[in-house]
Amino acid sequence: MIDAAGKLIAKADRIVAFSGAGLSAESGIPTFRDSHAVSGALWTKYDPMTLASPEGFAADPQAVIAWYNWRRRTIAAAQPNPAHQALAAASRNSGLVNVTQNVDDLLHRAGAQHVIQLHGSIAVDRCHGQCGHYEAIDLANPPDLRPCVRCGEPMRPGVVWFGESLPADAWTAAERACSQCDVLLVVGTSAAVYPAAGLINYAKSHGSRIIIVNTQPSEASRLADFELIGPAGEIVPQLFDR
Ligand code: BV8
Ligand code: ZN
Repeated sequence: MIDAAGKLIAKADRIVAFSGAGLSAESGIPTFRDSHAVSGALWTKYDPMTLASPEGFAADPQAVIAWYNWRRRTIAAAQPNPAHQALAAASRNSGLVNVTQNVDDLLHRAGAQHVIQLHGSIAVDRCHGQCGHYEAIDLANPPDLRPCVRCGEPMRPGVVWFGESLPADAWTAAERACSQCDVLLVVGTSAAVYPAAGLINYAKSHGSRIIIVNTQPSEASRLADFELIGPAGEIVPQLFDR
């Protein structure tokens, strides 16, 4: 199956890799639906789904910032894994477009070009008051909760929370790439979060073949031409070594 999928990729002109938290799991970054049970952490009594929301931030901004800063330090200490490396090389060598739900910077650190982050980036803070102010932050030494220097509203991670709309430019670019690709390689996503997950059916309806790499079936399984069950770090490099 890996061989057949690899041959499909080898002869494809335009490939989009659509990734989720499973792409970074082997780098030690917990997936969204793993338990974030860091002993004694402030936020263990919360569910990530509530922490990653404006309501969660309004209710307990300290807990939300503590959770993001713990994730930031984890990402700073992590390394891109072989799946990031393979997708980065393919973006440099054959124009593969990375459309990711992930907010980490591991694809960038692996040297990927043309990364579209649908849910924003954890490596920046932006003003929650939407005055437009934003600041790049040091993932290894992230700042605590603080006011925006321009308008006084609180600064928050530059990510898209549940209930918030996706950055229009990223969404438009992702839709265009998915309407034109020959192969959509879906890596490490439960395909449960919309509108991002809708891109899989969108690509299929525009004639793309669908290859899924995941350690277990997902909501996208029914759309797959090939479903390769196993860790991304092992399978993805094999798809590009032809
Ligand atoms: C919006 C950034 C409206 C933050 C994230 C009811 C029905 C349908 C939709 C909705 C609904 N109620 C509400 C909604 C909308 C909601 C939504 O989809 N909810 C879902 C949960 C039902 N969506 C939104 O709110 C979106 N906005 O709709 O706005 C709007 C419109 C106009 C104007 C104003 C408002 C915003 C969604 C974005 C939320 N932000 N992240 C942060 O990261 O802190 S989403 C979050 O989930 C992460 O980005 C994550 O990437 C994403 C998706 O999860 P996955 O990446 O798939 O990760 P997960 O843990 O789920 O799965 C990991 C997978 O990897 C698994 O399948 C596992 O098997 C696999 N795996 C594990 N290890 C490996 C592996 N695979 C390979 N190798 C391995 N080693
Ligand atoms: Zn501001």
